[in-house]
Amino acid sequence: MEPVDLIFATNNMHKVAEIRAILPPTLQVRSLTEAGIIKDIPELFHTLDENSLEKARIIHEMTGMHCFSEDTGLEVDSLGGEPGVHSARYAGVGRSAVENTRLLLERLKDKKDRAAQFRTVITLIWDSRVVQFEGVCKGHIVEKPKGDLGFGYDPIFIPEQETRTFAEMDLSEKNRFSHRRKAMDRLIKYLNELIVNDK
Ligand code: ITT
Repeated sequence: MEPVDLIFATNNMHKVAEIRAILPPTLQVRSLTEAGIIKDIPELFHTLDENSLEKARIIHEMTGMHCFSEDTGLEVDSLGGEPGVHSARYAGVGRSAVENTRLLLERLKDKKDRAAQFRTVITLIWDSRVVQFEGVCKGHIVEKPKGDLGFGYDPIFIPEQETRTFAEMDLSEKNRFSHRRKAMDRLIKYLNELIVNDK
């Protein structure tokens, strides 16, 4: 059986590499660039669910293809859940991951409570079906960045049961328990059932 073709409505190739490493042979995914779509979708809403839905909706409207998107945020307890939905532009629009990370560490300087979680919301649009899947990874924020693998806030986040930051883990290790992995597992289970029932 030919694999099912899906568009992953993202411009972030780190996300694509992470999910590609866990895709079953039944599914084939193309990023926006790989599908020849040049589109930067602004994140205008106040929740991960809404931004995730908007990315998938716009790309589904443009292409008419099965597609999914995801929006991820780092939610820090002692900052009331910030940067959360603002994670990409925490230090300002166009600022780098290093600048976002630096600002977060600055705001946490005197805080004892360093608990945080990454949360991913995936939206799948499959014909008229619109379904969301969530994945959460709990952990804490370190005092100083460590490691140079991964992307974004990975150098400052240590997941529960670990002593290393995500940036000290290779892709397959991060994929053992990451937020994205958990949300993807739910999406893959749903799609596999859908494909079997559609046959
Ligand atoms: P797309 O919207 O094109 O998918 P993006 O990079 O804008 O890509 P998000 O809005 O979901 O993705 O990401 C919000 C921010 O959180 C962004 O700055 C990322 O670098 C960071 N981020 C997302 N997932 C992460 C992860 O697994 N590890 C570390 N940082 C992450």
